Amino acid sequence: MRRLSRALALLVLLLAPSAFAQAVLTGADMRPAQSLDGAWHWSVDPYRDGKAGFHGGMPGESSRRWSDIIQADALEQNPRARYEFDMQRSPVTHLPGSWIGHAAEMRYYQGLVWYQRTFDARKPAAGTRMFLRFGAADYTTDVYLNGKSVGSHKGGFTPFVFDVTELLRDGSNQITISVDSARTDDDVPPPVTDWETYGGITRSVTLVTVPETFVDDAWVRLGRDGRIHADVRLYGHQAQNRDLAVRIPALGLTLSGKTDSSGSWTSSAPAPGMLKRWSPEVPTLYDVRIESGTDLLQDRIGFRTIETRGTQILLNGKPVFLRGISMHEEELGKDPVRAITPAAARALLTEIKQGLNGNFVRLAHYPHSEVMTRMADELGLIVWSEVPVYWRVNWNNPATLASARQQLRENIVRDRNRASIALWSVANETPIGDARNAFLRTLIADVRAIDDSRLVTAALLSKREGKVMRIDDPLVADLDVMAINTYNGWYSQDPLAELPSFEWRSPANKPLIFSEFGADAQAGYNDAAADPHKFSEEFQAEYYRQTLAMAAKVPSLAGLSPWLLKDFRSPRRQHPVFQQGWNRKGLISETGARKQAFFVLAEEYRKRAGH
Ligand code: GCB
Repeated sequence: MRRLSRALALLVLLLAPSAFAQAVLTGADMRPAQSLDGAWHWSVDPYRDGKAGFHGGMPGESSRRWSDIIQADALEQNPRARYEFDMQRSPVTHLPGSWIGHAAEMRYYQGLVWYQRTFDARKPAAGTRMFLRFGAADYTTDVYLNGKSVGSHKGGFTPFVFDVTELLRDGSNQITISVDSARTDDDVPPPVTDWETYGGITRSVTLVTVPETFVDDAWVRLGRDGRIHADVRLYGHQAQNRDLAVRIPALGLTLSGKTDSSGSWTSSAPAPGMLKRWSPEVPTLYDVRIESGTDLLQDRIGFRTIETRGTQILLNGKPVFLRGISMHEEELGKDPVRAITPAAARALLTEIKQGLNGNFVRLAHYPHSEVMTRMADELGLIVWSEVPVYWRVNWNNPATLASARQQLRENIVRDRNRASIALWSVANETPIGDARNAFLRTLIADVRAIDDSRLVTAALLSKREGKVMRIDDPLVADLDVMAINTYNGWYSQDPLAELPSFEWRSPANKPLIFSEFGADAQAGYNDAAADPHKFSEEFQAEYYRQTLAMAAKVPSLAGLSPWLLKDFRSPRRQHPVFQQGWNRKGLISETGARKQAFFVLAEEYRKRAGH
């Protein structure tokens, strides 16, 4: 009996969320860490041979190839062994960055690629843990350390960590990673999108050291009730009933207490009168320290409120019009590899903030790098953050829903401390239907459960009846902000001059954002005719003038994020003259040349900003 209850107690301990759940390491990019970015060997594996069994059979039947790849010292141990993968003699590339940049023949490659490097480390000291942390890898990732599998992850845009405390050794360590970019109809996003996949390891890989029990997740924010709230969760064997404190030294504020039996703690205090609220005009950030035992997690956090009143969006209690633009995660240049450095993020966001007089950016169509959202905090841009539930997702498959929910959670948990983020979007242009509605309602409920301090939206489609545009998607009832993508005059034959006479109708008393509108133009292609050709700068500029005139007549309009800042790679855009693999709806070219429409939007935003 005693034995049984002891076994039960052990089981309860093992299952306690703090000891058992997967760690998330929120704010890991602010922790001291060893960077594993830099030189890596890589090898393409189009038949997934390294994963397959004998004669291409099921993996695991015989893992000969797989073990060839991950055993660095195998040849030293047996010089007569036959190895066909030899990662140590494979070519070297620089990570992070998509394999599109590794070699010319990798441009349209979809499949499996192996990566390997060695690094020096020390076995973790007693009382510490070490995690391998990936900012993102697209799409299915398997990780092996010193010949052992440490875990896998699906989803191309969110961070993940593995506890490698037991596997690290003193001296040289070998890490091997397989990344498979192929997706099926059951994945999120599905295989066909209007953007480049950028397979590979696109964000930083780090080795993070923390105490055995550490601050795994901390969320500190200003509530609509005027109080500073903190939610903290510890991870580790001593996570329960443990002292912790959240300090904001510049405000003289300390919240302190003890975690509960699940390792969690929540507290709040009135916001001090001296608090300077974050806004695009004055993006004030505060140093915040979260302390527990020997652990210290530091962050830079802004405090502001965001809510709606009727058709208005209120920032810090005052109506704000979102003067925005959409963008993809793609750096400027002729051959982007989706490697977003602080300099790349600053260059793009400064073009919005200063060039366009903007205060808002839609980070489409998936979670962008944390480098980008931190830069938005710093520069003062309100952010729309999105998960890749795009076009035709398999609404009926529970595994697809699970993947969307996982990506949504990983995104929100990573970025809940970013003051810039005002809107979580759960989908883009998804066809109305019962299964889709139920799927998206689950995501909306998840957002509200994980973060009730922000607004929920989704980019929807309207219904056209002559010149009346109706917003009658049943999902509107579940959202805080309606958002519509509209392309009259580009994907329809409507003369541009008629756009202002379109009338927008919606039964809902909610704010509306035009989350997309746009027209392709090739920078430098000019057509001075009265009725300019599509793809000319003049057509795009006139399209913007007329669409903005239409927008000005929509009373519930609370913001705009036209499609989009910069031309971006899209394999489905193959017009031989104008596109050549690029979607040309950018207001700037891939190298940053401003098109005429850029100045049309900049002028509109200058007026709306009241400058
Ligand atoms: C859309 C999509 C976006 C496309 C864009 C286009 O509605 O949301 O991903 O790139 O249209 O250019 O057609």
